[in-house]
Amino acid sequence: MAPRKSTKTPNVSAEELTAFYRDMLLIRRFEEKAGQLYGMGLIGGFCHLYIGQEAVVVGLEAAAKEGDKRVTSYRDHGHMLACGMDPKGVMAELTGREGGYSKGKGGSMHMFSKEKHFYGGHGIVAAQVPLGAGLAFSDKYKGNDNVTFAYFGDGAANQGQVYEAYNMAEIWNLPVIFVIENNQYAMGTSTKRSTHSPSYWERGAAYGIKGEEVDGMDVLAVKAAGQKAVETCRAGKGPYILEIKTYRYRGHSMSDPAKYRTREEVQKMRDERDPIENVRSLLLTGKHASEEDLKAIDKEIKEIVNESAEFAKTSPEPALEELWTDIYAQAGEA
Ligand SMILES: Cc1ncc(C[n+]2csc(CCOP(=O)(O)OP(=O)(O)O)c2C)c(N)n1
Ligand SMILES: [Mg+2]
Repeated sequence: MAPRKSTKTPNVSAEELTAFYRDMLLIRRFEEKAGQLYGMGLIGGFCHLYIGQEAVVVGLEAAAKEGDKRVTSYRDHGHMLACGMDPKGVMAELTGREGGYSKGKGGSMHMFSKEKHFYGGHGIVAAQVPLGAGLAFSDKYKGNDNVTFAYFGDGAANQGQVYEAYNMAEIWNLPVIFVIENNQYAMGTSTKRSTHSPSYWERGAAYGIKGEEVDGMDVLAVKAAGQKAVETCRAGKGPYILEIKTYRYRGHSMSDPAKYRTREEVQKMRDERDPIENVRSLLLTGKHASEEDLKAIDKEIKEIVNESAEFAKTSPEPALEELWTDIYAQAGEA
């Protein structure tokens, strides 16, 4: 059967819209569950939730193809789920168990998947940006048409290494998309207080890099911008900068007292701009899905998330001997 076309969104099929809903909901419910497990003391260390920002990664993954790479910061669970990593392995890593992606030794900020081309999970602000340029360099060197998505925040965007990476990426024409997830805050610091030039993507002009600002609460806008950036990079005309305007609903991490913004500000964003509600309403008003269809998806997601939590609680802790493994990589292994 030919895909039904949405009336409001001519370039997207009902199937794709439904997939966006499902993928964003998986991230949201997974993160809510992680928040609960953290509250129960089952997750230790830091835990940075992605709730509110789901459309960024889901929209960009819709523009990616097999072989493309991604690297990001510590706010990384959404990126892992969106590129197809197993929720069980991600949740079990959060609880520090053997079944986790880093065998329980990395935790929330340090997970990787060779299979899904996910290169972390990095706790040092902005350190992933030059790494992303390096990943793109390896693809250019090998002569394939893969691109790398290097995600970082508005706070990270003020770091010097970002601009060194920009310069080299442009000189070498690297197929890297620098994705600035501008959620308006770096821990408790508003972008209004941290820079006098709040249009981060425009800084690329100093290095000759193209870019644009994107509405990060609209998954369709993110996908469209992602496609343009990807095409530019695949055609050998990269790099590219996407500044995606988004918002995190939860604190910076689970231990954030959130005194730097009002409850009303957060509530307004949730009520008026929520990316999942936006797609839900497109599906319903366009008659691409019924309430029952969406309920069935909600149920399916709930089951996947509960299963991941169960696995994360029951998978054993890593054996003591694991302290001595995975410290050095064999040459040529990467
Ligand atoms: C080099 C370095 N400096 C400081 C920190 C502490 N720190 C962790 S997250 C963060 C804020 C980063 O904000 P942003 O880049 O906007 O990302 P977001 O948390 O909003 O996703 C800071 C200062 C760190 N981890 N690394
Ligand atoms: Mg930020």
